[in-house]
Amino acid sequence: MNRKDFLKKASIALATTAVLGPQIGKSAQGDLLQNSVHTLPNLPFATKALEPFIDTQTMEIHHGRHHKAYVDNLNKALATNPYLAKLSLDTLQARMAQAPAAIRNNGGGHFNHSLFWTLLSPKKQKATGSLVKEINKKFGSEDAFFEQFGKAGLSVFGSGWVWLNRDSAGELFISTTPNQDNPLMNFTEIKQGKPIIGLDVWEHAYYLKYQNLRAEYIKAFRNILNWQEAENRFRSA
Ligand code: MN3
Repeated sequence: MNRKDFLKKASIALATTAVLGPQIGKSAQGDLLQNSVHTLPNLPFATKALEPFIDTQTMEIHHGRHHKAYVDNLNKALATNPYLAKLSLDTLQARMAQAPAAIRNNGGGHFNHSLFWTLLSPKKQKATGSLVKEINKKFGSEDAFFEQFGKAGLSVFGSGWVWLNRDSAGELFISTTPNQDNPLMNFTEIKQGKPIIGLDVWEHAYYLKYQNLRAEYIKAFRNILNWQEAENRFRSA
């Protein structure tokens, strides 16, 4: 093969790799990728279980289509990023400043929604435990906390999330992030902390039932918040 033919073949091979990504399961690199393919978690309750606060159709679309698309697109984007593909979903969040936009958006989307489902409860739970004590200390009362949390959620222009986090000194703070960003991500514009409670304020999370009334949706969240899970996250933060 002369040099011209060789270059031609090499560029075809490169183009094929770029389109298909590394072959899964065929090399050491492939095995790692195979082990780190992200999957859509099952909802911990039936799609109708949060009625009347979140309607069945919203839950079906939110989990089965939106969240699934984040998972599928994350896996696609990671197929050409073997280093990031090796990281756990949590660790990946803290490396996002080094990741391309497709991984930031879809990796954030997968993390945020996986967390969000666990923070929802079909049964109204009483707020008890060390987290509530700390909330009372920090914000004055549970009502005062929800008022600040709700205001922050309303202040998100466009799509995003509102969070209650614990910083590295153990202090609680409320924050918001745009799009699918979250407080674990290492961007200078994001105040970092461990998310304890997170609420999706994208329109896809509430529009079918609440239309443009985001405030009503945020108010409803208090009835379906899984305090036990939030308490567990607070204790391990
Ligand atoms: Mn969502």
